[in-house]
Amino acid sequence: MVFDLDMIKRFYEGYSQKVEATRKVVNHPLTLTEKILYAHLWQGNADAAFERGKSYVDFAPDRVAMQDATAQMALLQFMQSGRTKVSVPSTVHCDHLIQAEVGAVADLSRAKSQNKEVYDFLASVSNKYGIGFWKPGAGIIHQVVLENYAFPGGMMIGTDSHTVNAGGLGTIAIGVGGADACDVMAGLPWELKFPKLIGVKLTGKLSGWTSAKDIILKVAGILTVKGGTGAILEYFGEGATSLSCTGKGTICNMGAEIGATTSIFGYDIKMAEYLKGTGRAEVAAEADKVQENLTGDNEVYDHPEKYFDQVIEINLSELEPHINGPFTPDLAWPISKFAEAVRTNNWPEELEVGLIGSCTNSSYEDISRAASIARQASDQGIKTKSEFIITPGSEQVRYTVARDGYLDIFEKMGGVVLANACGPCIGQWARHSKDPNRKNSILTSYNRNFAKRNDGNPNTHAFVASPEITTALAIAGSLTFNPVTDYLTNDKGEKVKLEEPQGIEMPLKGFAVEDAGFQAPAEDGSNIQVAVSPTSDRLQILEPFPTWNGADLSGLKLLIKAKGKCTTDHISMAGPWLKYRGHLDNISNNLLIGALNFFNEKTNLVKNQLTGEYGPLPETQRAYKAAGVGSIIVADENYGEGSSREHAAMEPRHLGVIAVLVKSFARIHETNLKKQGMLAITFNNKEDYNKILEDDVIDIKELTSFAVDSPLEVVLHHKDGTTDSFPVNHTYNEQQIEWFKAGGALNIIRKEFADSKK
Ligand code: MIC
Ligand code: SF4
Repeated sequence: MVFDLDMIKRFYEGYSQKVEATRKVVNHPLTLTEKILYAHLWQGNADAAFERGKSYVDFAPDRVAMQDATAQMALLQFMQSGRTKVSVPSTVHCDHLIQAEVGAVADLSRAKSQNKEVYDFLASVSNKYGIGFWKPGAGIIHQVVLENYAFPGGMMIGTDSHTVNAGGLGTIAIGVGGADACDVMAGLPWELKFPKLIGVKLTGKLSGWTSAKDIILKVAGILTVKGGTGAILEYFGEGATSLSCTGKGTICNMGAEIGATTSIFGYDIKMAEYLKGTGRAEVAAEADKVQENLTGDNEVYDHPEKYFDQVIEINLSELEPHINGPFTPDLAWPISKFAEAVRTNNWPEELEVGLIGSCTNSSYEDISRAASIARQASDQGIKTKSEFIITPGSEQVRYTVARDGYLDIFEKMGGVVLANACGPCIGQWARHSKDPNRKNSILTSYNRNFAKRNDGNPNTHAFVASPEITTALAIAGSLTFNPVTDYLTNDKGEKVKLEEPQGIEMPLKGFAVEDAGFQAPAEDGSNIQVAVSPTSDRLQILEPFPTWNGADLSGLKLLIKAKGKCTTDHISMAGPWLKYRGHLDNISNNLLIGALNFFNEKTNLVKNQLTGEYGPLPETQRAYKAAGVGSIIVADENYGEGSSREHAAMEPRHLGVIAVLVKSFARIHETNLKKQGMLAITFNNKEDYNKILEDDVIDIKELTSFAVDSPLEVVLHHKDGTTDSFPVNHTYNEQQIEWFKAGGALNIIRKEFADSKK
């Protein structure tokens, strides 16, 4: 058994009592989210009701999960905390660093040798500090967590934005930066602004070509990439209980794309079945005992508008399959309108590659539904037109679907099965492209489709859909094919129609696996040495960031005024850069290279204010650092959307940027900036963004009296001698102001530990 049953049992024993205590302080019927959040308050029960969207609250999560690309930085920080063991059950999952090129076996073996230093580091740090280690090939973090660790009513944090996937099994699971994970592993509380609550009522029932993925594609269209910011989505209603547990996981997973803190479903029969099917009947038995508190109160679901801040209702019986994109996951198209959109917008009609799987959609059910479409193609003599790629989510799923013949079906249609890893989803894809300068289209069952994400090519138009729709369109080789209404032509020239997909939620013969790829940590790790070579280009021991000098900031150079979408992929690109995730100085060479410069509409070309010349962004910033001048980043809405990678905050910090001034932030990124001792501020009046000119020298005032809820002031000194000034806001609480002053949260932990040794 890899999971901690004792911890789960203890949790359930005290759970109902905690919910009852919550009822006394929160004077209304409870949503599920409130029950779980209050049951996880740091040290003891609530004696105050918290204000949604306002109160900062300390929580005690039950567990931590980290994936290899972010775990390196999280663990490098944890190593500085002075602790000898992690305080809560934690795991590391090797999934992001495996590059997809030819297929599972060869790719995995190449990855093991290319990433040996990093895997050895992660394995030995895990072993030393009591962390469970999932080896390369074991699977993608979120699928492995769903299969092994998530439990109804639990709370976990993970260093990956799609940690939220575990909401499919009733866990409040939240994506964070490594510094937050480091705190929780060090036994400290974890802080979150008490979220707003969005209720999503699902009526009716899915049928035909529509699947769980289409629910979240539709929700993304309604709420947009910012609409879930600061909120938890709670799904309920007859339509919710009829969805498979892994289908619920898909919906929660992609809640990250609307900026939601997380999403959750209440405990039900589908979750119980999944727990039993994945070897956790004991967990289901314990959950059964408190089941009335593992869902929201009836009054809440009967009158959701009274208890949620916003309510969305979707009738699943009427929901069409959706395709979202390109370049953003919230551009939602019902399939009946998609072909027209493709033509009107001049998107490349030919579908070059269809990719299914990833952490979002690689369950047994997903694979079986997609295979039911693939089988029809080979049975009916239809030749698949697009390239077709499958990434299983875990070794357990892969082994089971291989045993049950599904992988053979895909291979028959020319599909390539990749390693159980992120692969093309995170740009780890050596795509065999004929001409990268040509506009082209791909369709994936993943979650993100930002420009350049999958193959680094800005000309690739990436769209997102369910695995079954992706499979059907790959067979047709065209984005304008609608399998619900359109016909294909087989090798005899006859017109054939694909039948609706058929799937099986859980394998009839049960899940099976030979080697799941788990390595338990040593009981006593005190003698284990973790070596980091000083000459390594992949790993680098962290140096403490400097503390604030106590003065207002003056004479800052404008590093960039970024225009439009600036996601973490724009700030710290993945793909080829993933290999430097453990080496802060090396990865800093990708700082903001994807961001669009407002003044020349180019990427990675900004004016060096010291020389007046234009150059690449990281080099320009290094020049400021060398000259000892501070600088500032200015950007648009939802800055830092997407990933949890704290590199997007640590790189500017390392290179000497002091402040980031934007119209609005994405949640995880804003916290990451604060944690690393940066100044994260927002325009009070968004129009003031327009006042910032390319040659401005910028001051930030009122910092000497930096206080909760009190605005700061920005002064722009323009080149022509005139000035402009305006107020800017921040959301720092007292603790976070201390992080800023100390030069980052880790400096405080380090100091406390050193003081405790005196
Ligand atoms: C992603 O999907 O963007 C990633 C890669 O999983 C990231 C984490 C990372 O950047 O390492 C995420 O979602 O947090
Ligand atoms: Fe990996 Fe993609 Fe899932 Fe991120 S979204 S964890 S890159 S499979």
